[in-house]
Amino acid sequence: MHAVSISGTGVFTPEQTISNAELVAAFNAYADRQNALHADEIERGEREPIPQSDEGFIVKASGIESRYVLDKTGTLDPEIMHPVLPERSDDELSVMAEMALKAATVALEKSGRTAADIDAVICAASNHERAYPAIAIEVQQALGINGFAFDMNVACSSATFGIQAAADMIRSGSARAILMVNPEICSAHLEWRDRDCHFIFGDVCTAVVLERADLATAPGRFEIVSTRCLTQFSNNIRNNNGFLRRTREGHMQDRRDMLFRQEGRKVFKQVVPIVIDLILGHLADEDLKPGDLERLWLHQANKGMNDMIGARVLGRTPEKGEQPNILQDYANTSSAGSIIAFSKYSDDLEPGALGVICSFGAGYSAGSVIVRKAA
Ligand code: CO8
Repeated sequence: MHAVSISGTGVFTPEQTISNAELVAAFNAYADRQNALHADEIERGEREPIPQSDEGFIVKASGIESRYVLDKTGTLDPEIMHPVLPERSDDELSVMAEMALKAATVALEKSGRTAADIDAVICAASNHERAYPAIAIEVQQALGINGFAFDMNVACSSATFGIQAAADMIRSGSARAILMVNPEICSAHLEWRDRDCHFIFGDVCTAVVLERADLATAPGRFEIVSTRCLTQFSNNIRNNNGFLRRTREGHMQDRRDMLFRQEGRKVFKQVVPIVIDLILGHLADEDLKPGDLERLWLHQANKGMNDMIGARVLGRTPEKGEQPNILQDYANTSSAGSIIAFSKYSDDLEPGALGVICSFGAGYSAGSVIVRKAA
């Protein structure tokens, strides 16, 4: 069995941002218009008015201050309230493949690898813009990579599950090096007209190059000590998009059932203990103690969740920088969140330093990857 390195990471960040102030102004304008339109029904008690959103609530409940998106104009237009992206022909690069190429180029450069060194591509994301052909195969072709490629989806845990899948293939010898990409167009799966969730998500793409440790040469690379994945079925985060919508009366007209929905409070309460047990159990299996860890790169959904997980795993309040958050700037970017944190906050660690990349989300699903900075 071969040891495995994470040799390089890349992040593609869209140019456009939406601040909480812009978001709330657009939502409240939409709510005012809807309430005026339905004033008679509201007056007669036949319809509830849409309540206003609030910047203070958003920051307090989630820690999110801003998010990057592919298109803010449609999203902030009270008459549209979703991103508007130009249609592409089948011969043009898909949106996800385009994002993936930008992140992959950076990851390949950092790892000191070219397409010729890569044997496989995995596109691991929470939503794929089409069923087939796989986005990963499109990325493979665009980069000129030989071998094979496939898509996989484990919602917010797609990247850590992708790391485990890639690491297992490299360990066993079916590939020397694998490129994993996580293009997340969360803005297109978010109901921007629902104040309970309109602030949660943003768009981004991350990429990770994994390879046989004995072949890796990139400075700043990490070795994978081991990986753990777990799943436990829950309906508390759900998206019913899919071809069966056509078969159900009225479902093509109502876009709500094809978008993200959740019971946020239940998710918070149920997922936090799952994650704490996963990380502590994983460390114990490796004869490691929480005190051996120098960094936690957690999934970026909610600051309160991360504060709680960090404190319970380490047995104390994490020091500044020990558990870096990026969600204040990026919001929840699903599978990409923990990889953005890892990519941006790992260069400063000394050789031998240990850390955990951990994701959690819909499924439920949770993944833990223990890494050690290489000498
Ligand atoms: N402004 C003002 N008030 C609001 C707003 C708002 N924007 N939103 C809700 N409120 C109100 C509620 O209506 C409620 O009012 P009332 O008490 O009168 O009923 C009150 O505020 C409190 O609401 P909540 O109980 O919902 O508030 P919480 O404190 O629980 O915070 C959170 C809500 C932030 C959603 C929190 O519960 C949370 O973060 N939970 C964890 C959720 C999580 O991590 N989910 C992971 C999902 S991501 C994932 O798995 C990947 C899915 C795939 C990606 C999909 C891409 C789109």
